[in-house]
Amino acid sequence: MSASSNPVRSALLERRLTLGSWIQIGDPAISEILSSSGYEWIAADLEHGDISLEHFSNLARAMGEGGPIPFARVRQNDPADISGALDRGALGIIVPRIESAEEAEAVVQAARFPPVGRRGFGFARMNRYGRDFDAYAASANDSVAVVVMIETRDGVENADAIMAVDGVDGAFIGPYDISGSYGVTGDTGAPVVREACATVVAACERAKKSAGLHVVSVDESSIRQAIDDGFTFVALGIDTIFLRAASDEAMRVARSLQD
Ligand code: 3PY
Ligand code: MG
Repeated sequence: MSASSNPVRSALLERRLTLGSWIQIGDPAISEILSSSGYEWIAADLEHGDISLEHFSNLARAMGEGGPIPFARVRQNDPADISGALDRGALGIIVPRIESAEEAEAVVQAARFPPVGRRGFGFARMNRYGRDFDAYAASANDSVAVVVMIETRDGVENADAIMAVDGVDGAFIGPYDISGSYGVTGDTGAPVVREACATVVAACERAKKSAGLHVVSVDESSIRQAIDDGFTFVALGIDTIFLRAASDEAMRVARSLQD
């Protein structure tokens, strides 16, 4: 896909709702199956998933022309991780554990070409191995979406400063890390977690940027709550969870017929 435009980045900056999903299994068939559900973007999880940069290229390929916009949740705030994912097909990056404006600025530096940032130029999949070098070099700073994860107490406390960083398009909350950081590990609905989420949403509103949330366990009430709480960049589920839920349900039904 050419990087000349990215409707998800536009939506982030206009605070319009987009729906995405999340992949942790590095097989392109997973990407094809989820893509056919109509998500506007899909993030491949290189931090916790079983996904290398090589897998990521294939997942992005399998999203296809006109399919979801490929995002990479990279392993860490590292220039090689960020530019590696962008070179291989990401039109958006999601960078975990951002806790300060300085860290957010480092993300922008890694994601944007000079003169804005320090991303390295080279022939890669995203410029069709050099064929579209000039066009990609000219358009990538506008089309690449930069999303920082706020998922720790320090990140929440510095949310205004983080979101004020030029070139950051949105924040994304990792509910499990936030819960762990506030000492209520796994209790993603705890009042202290909800308060932290509200703080991040308010900071995004002030900065006129989008707040995102990973709705890990998907049901009607959690999707409704995410939207009502002001999140506009919403990831639904994870491939592994979709698989587990459908598999468990098949066995539940079969067992109930045996009773
Ligand atoms: C978290 O819950 O911490 C996540 O990173 C989910 O993607
Ligand atoms: Mg996390």
